Amino acid sequence: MQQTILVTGATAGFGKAIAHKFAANGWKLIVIGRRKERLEELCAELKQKYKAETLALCYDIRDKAAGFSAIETLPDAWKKIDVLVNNAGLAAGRDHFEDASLDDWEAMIDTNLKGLLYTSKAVIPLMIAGNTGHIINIGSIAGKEVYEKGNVYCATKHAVDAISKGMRIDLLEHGIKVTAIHPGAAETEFSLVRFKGDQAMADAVYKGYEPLRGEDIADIVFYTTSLPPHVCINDLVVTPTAQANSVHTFKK
Ligand code: NDP
Ligand code: 8X3
Repeated sequence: MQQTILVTGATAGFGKAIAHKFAANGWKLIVIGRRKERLEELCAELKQKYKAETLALCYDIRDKAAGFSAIETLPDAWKKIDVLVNNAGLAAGRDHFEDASLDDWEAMIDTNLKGLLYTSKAVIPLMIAGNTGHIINIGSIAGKEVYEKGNVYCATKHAVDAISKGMRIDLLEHGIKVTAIHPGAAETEFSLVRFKGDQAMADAVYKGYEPLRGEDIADIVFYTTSLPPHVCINDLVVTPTAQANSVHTFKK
């Protein structure tokens, strides 16, 4: 039977690559993001390339009411969600604690944490009702080790790590798998967003080594969903070969 995946943050980076990977493998897709034109372009591309069935939900995952309403009013044919990928997220700024902006902190907490919680809380009842379910949370290497000027971004990703562990325990009785994937440096729009549109600063992050790409993460996400029902990858850290951890990257 055809399976359905819901991906938050599908308009760019990992989410977009994940959408392509699953569409290419015959899945139905619910894709979420704030940029309507990009969502429309993505759905048109997935239909044209793979004949994929898609449903676009354009909203901000920080908006609790919009999120619950979007999921509660899904058409019946889209209510059986097999895989949820909590991917949407951001780093805003890279500053010492004393210099960082409160607005940046709130954007990260509201998106990376509260947005993930709202989406999960809305989708889990559908998984339980459908007797199916696999939640994949995109954490970060920043959720394993804190680095200078990473303060609140690192805190949100440590929280994603903790929430994933908690979900795994609490959802055991429902047979819902929970996988946390923690990538290291990947060249997406992430750094452009972090540095507020400064392309030179964003490019500098990926100079001197080969970073991960969205497709690398999409392949891993897909692999975790392809295992037999009794097998769950719980926690997975993936970095470019040139990166050992949050602070040690070998740059030529
Ligand atoms: P991108 O900036 O390329 O993509 C982020 C996606 O998230 C976009 O589709 C964006 O869509 C969406 N998004 C952001 N905020 C919201 C919101 N409030 N509501 C709905 N959608 C939102 O970044 P990545 O693909 O790199 O990042 C994806 C995830 O991976 C994030 O959680 C990030 O923290 C994590 N990560 C990234 C790493 C990297 O080095 N790139 C490494 C480790 C983890 P739109 O703007 O249209 O809403
Ligand atoms: C993104 C990777 O190292 O910039 O989560 O925090 S890092």
